[in-house]
Amino acid sequence: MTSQKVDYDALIPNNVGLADDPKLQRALEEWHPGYIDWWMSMGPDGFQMADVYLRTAISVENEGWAKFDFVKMPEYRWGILLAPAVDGRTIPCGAHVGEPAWQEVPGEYRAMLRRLIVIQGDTEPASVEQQRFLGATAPSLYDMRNLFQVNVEEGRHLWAMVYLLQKYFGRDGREEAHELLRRQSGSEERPRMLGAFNEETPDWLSFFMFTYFTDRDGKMQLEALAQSGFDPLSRTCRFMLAEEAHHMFVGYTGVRRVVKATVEAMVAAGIDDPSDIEAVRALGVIDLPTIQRKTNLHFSLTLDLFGSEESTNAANFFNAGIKGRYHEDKLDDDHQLAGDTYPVSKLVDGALVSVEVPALNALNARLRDDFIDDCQGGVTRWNRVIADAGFDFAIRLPHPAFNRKIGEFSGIEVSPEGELLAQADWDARRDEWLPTAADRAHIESLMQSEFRPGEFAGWIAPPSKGIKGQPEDFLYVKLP
Ligand code: BYC
Ligand code: FE
Ligand code: FE
Repeated sequence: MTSQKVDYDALIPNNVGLADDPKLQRALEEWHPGYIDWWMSMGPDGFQMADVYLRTAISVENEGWAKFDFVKMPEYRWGILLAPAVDGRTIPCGAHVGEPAWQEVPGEYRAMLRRLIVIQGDTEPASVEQQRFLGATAPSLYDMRNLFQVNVEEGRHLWAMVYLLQKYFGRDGREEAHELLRRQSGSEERPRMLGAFNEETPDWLSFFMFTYFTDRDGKMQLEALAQSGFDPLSRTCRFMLAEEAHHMFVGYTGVRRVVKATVEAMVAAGIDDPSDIEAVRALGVIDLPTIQRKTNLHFSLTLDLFGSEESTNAANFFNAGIKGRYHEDKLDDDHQLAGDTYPVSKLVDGALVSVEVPALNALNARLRDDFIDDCQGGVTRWNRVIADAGFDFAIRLPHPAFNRKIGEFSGIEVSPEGELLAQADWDARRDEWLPTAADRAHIESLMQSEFRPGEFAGWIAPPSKGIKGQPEDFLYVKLP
């Protein structure tokens, strides 16, 4: 017998002609064992032999992209899927606006493009690493399933970037693909590239905040890269965005369910004052001021991911046509921005004021502003749950200058309301605004697993409906 031909199309769902691309097959074959090693050692801790009710994307058609079945995570079929090509697509912005989109890497922008793809790729496994210990304290099998769904899809997002590196960037692309498996979230020697991806995700409220805020940075950045003149990147990102929506759903509904459990417990116990933290905590739920502090933390960490408000890198990406603005193709201007300005909040003579700066340099600020708008919707709906229960309390997004480590505000201290503070005042009030050791200890005390089907830990309300219409007591994860 001749050697068995591997059936790539069955093993790796794809619409990139993998079966007929021996070069790409060889690169992937070399990378794949390292990926599985990484998944087993740095992916979800435990539960690898559990049967999890997961959706797998097997094609980009409407019916194909979300097949639900019980799967052991290491056997998940991570695929390589691009959104359909758009006929006659052109470069949407910058010096080459209106020219046909590139199907190959434009030589002059190769290094820039590779860097963007590597940074995007680096965040995906980082988030899996950050979340790896959460399975053991899942508040329900429904939540455990959602965690693992997010994890396998972030794994697939890594594949998506590795595909681009291997297919379009030759030897250095293959080297970068290996490096993506070697850096580690939180490592001293080889940290992940961006700040927020080296932070811990120690508890489930952090997980929900992360998927609400930080996965939303994923959405905004993917939207901007979906506008790339490099068409394979654009198509990859467009497909990833479909999965991203679920991650943000997990975050939005997760926080909402936490808020709901809290206010319901307060009503039942006859507690009127949300700031009576001790009384609320005694009910085994998370008090609203702590939820506000967690919001402050995750929102500000995520704002840092947009880079400096003013950035020549961002101007270069845009001019080159390799990264656009949010909804670039729907904006009505010349898409070159040569003489345009954009208002950016800056520190001038000891005060925060809005200053018009060249629009090209303000693209990070602009995407960040679009992000803030996008964040507000869910927060407003969380607040409706609080108001409907009769409490005078609202979760607020802090001022963009609050708790920043990157960019215009990295050297100053600002209250959540935007008031500039002397260092001593900040130090004195920090614990009002960011999670304290006591907050963390309380949350940690609640992180007890609940693995009985249809049961939920007391600090979180059940979801309003099951995944794919499944009943409340559905066995989403079959533990071995
Ligand atoms: N931490 O001009 P600057 C996701 C670096 S999330 C550390 O200010 P630029 C996901 C920067 O690299 C989306 N370093 O910013 C979510 C530069 O270094 P070099 C991820 C930082 O370059 C949840 C220097 O500072 N995708 O997908 O305009 C779960 C000066 O840079 C940070 C992307 O980010 C930081 N926070 O913009 C799973 C898209 N910020 O070049 C997944 C690709 C900046 O001087 N990346 N630096 O060595 C980009 O578009 C840009 O690289 C950034 C930064 C927007 C990140
Ligand atoms: Fe992702
Ligand atoms: Fe995500």
